[in-house]
Formats: sequence, structure tokens, C-alpha cells
Amino acid sequence: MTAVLLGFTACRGGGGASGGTGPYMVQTSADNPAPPTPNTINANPAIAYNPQYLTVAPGTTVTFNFFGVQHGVTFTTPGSPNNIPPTMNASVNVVFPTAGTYNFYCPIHNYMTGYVTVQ
Ligand SMILES: [Cu+2]
Repeated sequence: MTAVLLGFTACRGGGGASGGTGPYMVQTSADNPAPPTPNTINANPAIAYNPQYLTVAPGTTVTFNFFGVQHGVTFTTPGSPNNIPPTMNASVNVVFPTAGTYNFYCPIHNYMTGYVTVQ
């Protein structure tokens, strides 16, 4: 019985022709928005940063977009750029001159977190 179950499990990843909820499920454009613009973090109405994590080269200007819902950026890493206070319907450019990982959260939704890695 155990051998049968293991065999079944091992086969699940290979076929995928039956549709359903696997990784090959077709998504609509509404489910799967276009990838964000390079060096841009969108603070979404869905209460998340998109992308949540971003890697850039030293000296890069990162654009934070705040549209639809008020969000901000509060950095928690020493040496971070200045915080962005709660903002709505505007973009704010932030320069990251120095290598490091800069953690941040939203001052309104403190479970909304992300980081920028500069390397
Ligand atoms: Cu927020």
C-alpha cells in the first residue's frame, strides 16, 4: 500500500495535462499582472510591496509608487535612506548609494514589509 502511494506521488509532477490548480494553470491578466518596471517598487492597494524584494547596484534610484491606497516606507536598517511618510497618488525616488540590505515596512500597515539589497 505504501509503495503504491509513493508511486502515485512521484508521478504527479510530470504530467499535468488535466488542468486544475497546478502550476501550469492558465491565469488571466487580472490574476497575473505584468512584471513591475525595473528599479520600481509598487505599494499596492492589496497592501503589499510589489516586488517585495529588490536587488540593485550601488547608486541606483529606486522609484516607490503609491497609488490607490496610502502607504509609506519606514526603514529599519542603520544607514538607510530617509523614510517616506504616508503618501498617496505620487511616486517617490530613493537613491541607494551604499551596498547593504535595507529592510523597510509600511508605517500604516506594519505587516507590509520588504527590502532592497544593494550590491
Ligand atoms: Cu501601507
